Amino acid sequence: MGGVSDKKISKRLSYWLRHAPEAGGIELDEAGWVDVSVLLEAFARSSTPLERARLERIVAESDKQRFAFSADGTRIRANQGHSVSVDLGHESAEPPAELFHGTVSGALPSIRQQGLLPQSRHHVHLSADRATAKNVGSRRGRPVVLTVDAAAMVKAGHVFYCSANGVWLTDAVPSGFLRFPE
Ligand code: HQG
Repeated sequence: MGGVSDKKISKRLSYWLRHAPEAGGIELDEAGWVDVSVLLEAFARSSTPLERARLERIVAESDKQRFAFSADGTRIRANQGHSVSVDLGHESAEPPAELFHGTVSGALPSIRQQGLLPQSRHHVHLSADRATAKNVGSRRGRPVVLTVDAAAMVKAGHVFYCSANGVWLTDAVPSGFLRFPE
């Protein structure tokens, strides 16, 4: 089979379904969905023909479950991480008492001042376990894991969502709810 790797397909899916649908000549609906047939046509146009079976396998094997099909299988969307405006229709949910955020030391002075901000995404992304947060941080360098007092945030009226792939999302984390490693 011709040379484009699953990883490259997955990156392009992320780019089109989270950030730049227009780059693929597709449109997402308000909840982030696009018809699978429209997506496959976009791949064909970009001279990377992609068969539905391969798409299904890439979605199923995605290490972070980045994408989901609609219940009837006709549409697909990214589970989280969008920079384009979409309403994923998350129900707010009660988080575990502590959540974790992986970052790097260079970001700490600013995080101490401003707390965690969503940057280019819609939400701050938090993990239920330290190991996952460490992996997230290590994308940028030597990871530093911050502990978030989610129970106190809930008491203070902050709202949390849990994405389909188990990432905890919230609008921002003021620094008073963060515990920094020594
Ligand atoms: C940092 C990947 C300075 C924050 C991962 C992070 C995750 C601040 C960066 C998911 C700050 C934002 C999300 C502040 C936050 N000052 N820096 N006030 N507040 N930061 O990529 O959490 O591959 O948008 O610490 O695995 O790193 O996309 O967020 O370093 O699950 O599926 O600003 O993205 O998954 O970076 O990662 P990101 P993230 P995918």
